[in-house]
This record gives sequence, C-alpha cells and structure tokens, in this order.
Amino acid sequence: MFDFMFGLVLRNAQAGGLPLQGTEIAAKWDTLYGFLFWLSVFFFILIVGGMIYFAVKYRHQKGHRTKYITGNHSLEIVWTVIPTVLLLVIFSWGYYVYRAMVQAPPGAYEIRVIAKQWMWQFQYDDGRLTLGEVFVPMNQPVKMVMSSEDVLHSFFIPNFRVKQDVVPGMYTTVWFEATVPGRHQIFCAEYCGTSHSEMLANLYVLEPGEWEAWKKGKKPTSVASGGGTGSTQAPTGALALGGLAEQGKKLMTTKGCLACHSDDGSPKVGPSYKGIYGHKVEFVDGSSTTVDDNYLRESIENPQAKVVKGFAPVMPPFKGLLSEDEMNAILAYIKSLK
Ligand code: HEC
Ligand SMILES: [Cu+2]
Repeated sequence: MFDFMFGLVLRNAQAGGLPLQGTEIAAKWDTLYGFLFWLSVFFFILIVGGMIYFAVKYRHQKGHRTKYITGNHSLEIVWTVIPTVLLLVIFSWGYYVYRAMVQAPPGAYEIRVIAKQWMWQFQYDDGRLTLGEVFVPMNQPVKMVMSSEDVLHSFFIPNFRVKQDVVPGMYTTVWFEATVPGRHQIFCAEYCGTSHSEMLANLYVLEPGEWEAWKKGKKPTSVASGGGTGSTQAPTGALALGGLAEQGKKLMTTKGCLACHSDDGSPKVGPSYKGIYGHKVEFVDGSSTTVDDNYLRESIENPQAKVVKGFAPVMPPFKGLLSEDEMNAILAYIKSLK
C-alpha cells in the first residue's frame, strides 16, 4: 500500500502532476499553467504573509491609537497597475495558446467523430468506421469534425490537452498533432446520462509504417496487444464500401438529391454542388455566407432557413431522415467536388 502510494506521488511529481504531454499544445498549456500556479503561490505568500505580519505588528496595545489614514496615491497606483499588467499578460498568453489550439492548419487529416450514449464512433475518409478506438498518424495535424446523435457530450484527450463540446445538430471541431506514439485515453467530459463514466475510447498514434499499413486496411500489430476494446466495421446498409465521398454519392442517388442537384456545375431545380464548399453563397434576402459543414447541414435539414439566390424554396427538409454517418458521407461528397 505504502509502496503504491509512494509510487503514485513519485510518478506525479516527475510529470509535474499532469498527464503525459502528447502534443506541442500540451507543453504550451502546461507552461502557462505553471506560470499561473507559481504566480498564485507568490501572491498567496505575499498576501497571507503580509496579513499575519501586520496582525502581529499592529496588534492591540494599551494606550496606543493608530492615526487615521485617508489615502495613499502611490500605493493605489501600484496595486492598480501591477495587477492590470499581470492580467493582460495572462490574457494574451492564454489567447495565443487558445488560438493555436482551435485553428487547425489547412490540409489537416480529417476524421469524423460521432458521439452517442454512450460510445464514440469514428469515420475515416476511406469509408471505414471504428467504434471505441481511433487511429491517427504521428506528427501530422489531425482534425476531428464532431457531431452528436443524442445529447451534449464533450470530447476530451487529457494527454493532448484538447477538449471540445460535441453538440447535437451541429459540427464542432478539435485538432491536434500527436508526438507520442501509442495509446492515449479519450473521455467524455460532459455528464450525458447513466453510463457517462463508461463513455471511453482509445486513441492510437501510429508511426509512419504502421499508419500506411492501417490505411491499407490492416490493424496495427502494436494495437492488437494493447487490449483495446474497440472494433472496426465495414460500413453497413446504404453505406457500401468505397471512400466516404463515394458513399455520399450513392446516398445522394438513393435519397433523390441528384434529381434536383448536379455535380458538374450545371444548375437544375437546385444549385449544383460543384465548387460550393469554402466559397461564398448569396441568399434571396441579400445576405451571404461561406459554405462550410454547418451551413451544408442546415441546408439539408432545414433548406428554408436560408434560400439560395435564384432558386425557389422547394427543397423538402431532410431533418431526421439522415443518420449522422450518412450526413458525414454526403458532406464528404460535396466537399470532394472542388
Ligand atoms: C425537389 C428538389 C430538391 C431535392 C430532392 C433536394 N434539393 Fe437541395 N436544394 C433544392 C433547391 C431548389 C435549393 C435552393 C433553394 C434553397 O436553398 O432552399 C437547394 C439547396 C440545397 C443546398 C444548398 C446549396 C448551396 O449552394 O448553398 C444543399 C447543400 C442541398 N440542397 C442539398 C441537398 C441534399 C443533400 C439533398 C438530398 C438529401 C437535396 N438537397 C435534395 C432542391 C432540392
Ligand atoms: Cu457523453
């Protein structure tokens, strides 16, 4: 028992009490955290020490009365300016790391994450689905595009120091560049019902050779012995094998989208999908937006929310008619039509 506790203390002391640093962002957060921690220690000692010192030094003494002090300008300037400067430093430092954390570099490898009570599902560009485990390349930026099938969840990888809410009805993203190969724990960090605490998944960072093998459809050898509880599935039902975009194209045919939309740039009843992603679209009410995942999702689930200029509001709403993985496939197809 003592050995165990001593071991724990020692291990935590070595890591500064924090989990392993699996990304550069993790190191950046830890430095900022260390700064905040030692700053707090410094002021704790200064304030509590001062309090005790003054309480003792100016304790009640018979026949002694302290003179009445009404103000001290230099003291007031000091206690205004120093905390202001410190707060500005903390703000800009935090903002700088936060920006690096939320802005994925262009060209990051995209993985779709679907959260549901109580599991994590991952969808890759090649059309594969994994449950409870996800494979990512080492030293390459990876962007997770996440949605929820039911309630609010939160995708948390402690080793990478990234965490993001996963919200039903919209996409949120998180990105990282993993630098430490092997297994990393994924948690759900938002209470989401009975089995919330069991909503776990394993993230495996693969070294280049292994990553190539995984892309070719082989399960990495290092993982087989890792005791992962997850499983890899070929897509089922409407999602036959093929790239994610390929699955999306097939879905568009079966769902009747291609009756009104083309993929070659020619308008039909509705606008063509070709080249819309990342570009500006104008609406009948004169407003406009840049086409991204959330806009596309809204256009499909609730087409009348924003009606594209030059077209009639005749598209039927598909809300509730497409599963999360089907929606992901459709978006992948639209995105592939550059
Ligand atoms: C009855 C014809 C019709 C069908 C079927 C249809 N749409 Fe549409 N769609 C339209 C029209 C018309 C618009 C433009 C008006 C608007 O924005 O509502 C549109 C707009 C869109 C937009 C926004 C395009 C842009 O350039 O901003 C997307 C995305 C879209 N549809 C996707 C789909 C998908 C996916 C399906 C199948 C699941 C589908 N549509 C089925 C007629 C249709
Ligand atoms: Cu959850």
